[in-house]
Amino acid sequence: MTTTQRTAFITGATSGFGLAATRRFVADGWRVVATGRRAERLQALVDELGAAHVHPAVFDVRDEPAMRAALEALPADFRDIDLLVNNAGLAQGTLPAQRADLQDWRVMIDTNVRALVVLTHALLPTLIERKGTIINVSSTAATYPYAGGNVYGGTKAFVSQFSLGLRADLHGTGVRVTALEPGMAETEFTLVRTHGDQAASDTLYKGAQPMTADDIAATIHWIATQPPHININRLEMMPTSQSFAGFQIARN
Ligand code: NDP
Ligand code: 8X3
Repeated sequence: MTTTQRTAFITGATSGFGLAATRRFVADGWRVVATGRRAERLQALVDELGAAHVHPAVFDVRDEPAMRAALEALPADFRDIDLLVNNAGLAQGTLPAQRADLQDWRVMIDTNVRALVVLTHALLPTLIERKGTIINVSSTAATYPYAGGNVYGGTKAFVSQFSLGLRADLHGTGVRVTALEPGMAETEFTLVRTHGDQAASDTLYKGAQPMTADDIAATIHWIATQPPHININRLEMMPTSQSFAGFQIARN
């Protein structure tokens, strides 16, 4: 348990990595601003962890005025943000580009890229003042392309490269920036990606021993609690059961 109370702002705290990270940081004595669209899940977190430790901020990250209103409405105890975890995000669809739904692409770009950039820009003055930390949740999909990964991989490549660029710009400010690049982890990610196909989600993870949300939360916590003179630039992690595939060849 740390003695000095710090504040984290964790997006996408209603499920998966963000939910597990909220629990992890509160257990370590942090205050957490927990965000997401599903108000009832955020309220359940407050009920579980206590209003002194969790502030629920209900907004769609794609809705810039709602995001700014939520920042304006932060209670005094939750305004001094030391850590921004840009975690809210999603994949939509697994179809090849030529058959993909353009609306799925818009949703991924607006959520994974545009919203992340807007929120980061809004919180930079506070993070600089507090010599804080930014952890951007990217993906192995940022580096390794796969069929059907098209725009999702593109958005995560942006997240990883933006993180490195932020780090370059913030040089000398004391602000640390990390791109965390996980591979397969069992959360609601595949359910969301398949627009609610529970069987597809179960099939993907079955027998594979994927990483868990708690595994990723522990890593986010580890990154954030390194001594101030250490910056984890990027961290890629996979379950042992997952590795790299070869190139594909189309034959006549
Ligand atoms: P989940 O689907 O379990 O959680 C996603 C979270 O993002 C939810 O809390 C959801 O909240 C929030 N979110 C999504 N869209 C919006 C939106 N428009 N506005 C506000 N919040 C939103 O997935 P994971 O925990 O797995 O995913 C977290 C991050 O990790 C994502 O960025 C994902 O791309 C990334 N990732 C996931 C991997 C995996 O294998 N699971 C691997 C690598 C990276 P709500 O719906 O309540 O708004
Ligand atoms: C999620 C991991 O492999 O489904 O970012 O793209 S993967």
